[in-house]
Amino acid sequence: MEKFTQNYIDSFMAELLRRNPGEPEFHQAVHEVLVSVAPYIMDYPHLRDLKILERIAEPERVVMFRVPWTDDRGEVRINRGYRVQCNSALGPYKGGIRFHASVNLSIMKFLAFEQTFKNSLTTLPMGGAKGGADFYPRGCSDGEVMRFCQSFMTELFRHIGQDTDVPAGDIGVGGREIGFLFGQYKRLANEFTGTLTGKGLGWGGSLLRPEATGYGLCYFAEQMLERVGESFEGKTVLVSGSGNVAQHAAQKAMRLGARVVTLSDSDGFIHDPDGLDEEKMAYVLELKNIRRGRIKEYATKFPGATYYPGKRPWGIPCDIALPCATQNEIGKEDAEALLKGGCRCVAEGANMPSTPEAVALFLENRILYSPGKASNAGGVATSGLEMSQNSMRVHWTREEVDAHLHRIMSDIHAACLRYGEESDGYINYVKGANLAGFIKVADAMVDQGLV
Ligand code: NDP
Ligand code: 2IT
Repeated sequence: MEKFTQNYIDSFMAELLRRNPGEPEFHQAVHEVLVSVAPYIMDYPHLRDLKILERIAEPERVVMFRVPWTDDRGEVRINRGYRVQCNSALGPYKGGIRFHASVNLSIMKFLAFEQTFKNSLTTLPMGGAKGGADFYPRGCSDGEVMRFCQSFMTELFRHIGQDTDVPAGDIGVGGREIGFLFGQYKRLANEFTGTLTGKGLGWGGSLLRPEATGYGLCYFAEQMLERVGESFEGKTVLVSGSGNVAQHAAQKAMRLGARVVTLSDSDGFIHDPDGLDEEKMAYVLELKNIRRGRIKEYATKFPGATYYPGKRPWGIPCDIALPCATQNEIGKEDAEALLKGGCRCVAEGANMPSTPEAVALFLENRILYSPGKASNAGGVATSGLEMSQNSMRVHWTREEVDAHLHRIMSDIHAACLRYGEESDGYINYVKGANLAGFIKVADAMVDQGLV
């Protein structure tokens, strides 16, 4: 790398760390984008002079608020709510809400930053945001979850709106939580609008939104494989997580002919050497979405499978890995284990599941590797399609939505090829996604002046 480019990166990071101490996930996400786009910024000095990337790394607005509620024992509970509105150059702020004990400002800022580039890649008019709270619905009754959601929305509602900011689900926020959040929003705002996505099918939701992130991930991975003459057919696939993204990634990979042999949660993973089939998949959906059980129960129900408590799945030999749980779930040793086990393709369903050391190993070993902001964009893209249907007050068929999702994932893949090709012909999807996402946001910011 040119010396002046390296100097730019070093001084940028020094200033970012000085202004945002104690936010390691945010530093990690910004550094990855910075390394990808710095050479481009050097080639277009107006972007440097206008401090475009410096501005994107400073959220337009951060809201932090108290969320008081009462649990079933009558005890008063206090959580902290967030909405980070990172960038609105391309459209209203858009991004999920995460309810998990680990939520803090660093995690919210990294997710909102990532979302800005991801949403740019979708080709749809959406800015980037993320929100959440350090509250995890696991183990809570429906009543507790509802009271929490109502209290959370009682503050959030004044910061969002169909043309301002449109939240959706993420970890710990699925159909049940979106329902409670929407109900309270409607009550407070006195309007029935598409201010949240991931809504129920009967009241403004889009067909295929629940499936979209996992399905889109597989459509993207299919394109990566197709380019090198491969497919999912007959491949052994590891999936981590067992929530929304993992379930539908596993289902689609299985339907495309792969043998999906793992699923996990934060307590451990199951290994089923025979692979998932439709019956096992139906069991997983019922276990996780209706009974809200734990993945270890799978190994009791299907004795061919083994449960490994406290472990991640990356040591199992495979062809393809689809991390669909959480950030930094693939560290250096996990990446080494994957490579040793024969893995030739890692497509991220989660946001930033691979640490920088793991990403470096994937790129050095020239395997197919796609960052979440490209390969998991099908979820937010379908949220964008839900917004369009809400605005037009129409309801598209499953086939129509699926065709849009296919097209969008193909367009994102094409953008990665356009901007990510290295001199030896290797496609660096990290560089491609970051650069393609950045250029569109940067050009819009230049057009809109210093705001
Ligand atoms: P869910 O809450 O539905 O599922 C999350 C899954 O990941 C659960 O199996 C959960 O296990 C596991 N998990 C969560 N935190 C941890 C942790 N710290 N360590 C190990 N496992 C963990 O969330 P989603 O499926 O929606 O989200 C998964 C990932 O995909 C996240 O990174 C999210 O940001 C990303 N994503 C989601 C999109 C969406 O549309 N929902 C769109 C794009 C990306 P447990 O039950 O034990 O907590
Ligand atoms: O990380 C993500 O892209 C999401 N959680 C989905 C966001 C959305 O607005 O659908």
